[in-house]
Amino acid sequence: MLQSPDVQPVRVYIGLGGNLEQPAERIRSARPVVTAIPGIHEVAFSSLYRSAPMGPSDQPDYVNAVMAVDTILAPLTLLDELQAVENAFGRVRLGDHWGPRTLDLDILLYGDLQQISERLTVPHVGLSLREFVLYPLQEIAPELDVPGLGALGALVQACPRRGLSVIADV
Ligand code: ROI
Repeated sequence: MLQSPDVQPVRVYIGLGGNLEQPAERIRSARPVVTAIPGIHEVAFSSLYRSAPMGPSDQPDYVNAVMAVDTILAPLTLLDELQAVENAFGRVRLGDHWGPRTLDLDILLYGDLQQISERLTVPHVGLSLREFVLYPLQEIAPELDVPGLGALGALVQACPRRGLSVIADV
């Protein structure tokens, strides 16, 4: 879709995660690919974090990060672009819904938008329960207010770290 030149960019937070086939390397190499999507400008990128799996525990630890971008892309256009990157990085999901995966790119927040729909729910479902989302988000946006959920700092305080640790700077 063509955008008119006066479209205001929207601040979007994207969660990156994976636990198969060198996930840290995968996330590092996905970063410039996401940033190169036309209509996206990278604003910040968190450290990489190691996290215990949420869901079935018989799977490897995850590597997670959060990035902030400004974008003029509409929500579903952005989602299409991110899913294309996931596919380019050989997204594989083993087993059921909460099984291991090579690369997940989730739209966590799209500006102030609050919507529940089949393809895209923002704020992301379960955000307030996921230490591997909240702590990296706090690293890059400590003053953030999460639409409908309030101050990020309060959400972080209410969410145990469950062993979450920084593994590397990018
Ligand atoms: N668990 C962790 N720690 N990190 C994730 O990115 C992640 N993603 C998922 C499920 C299976 C819910 N568990 C996760 O999709």
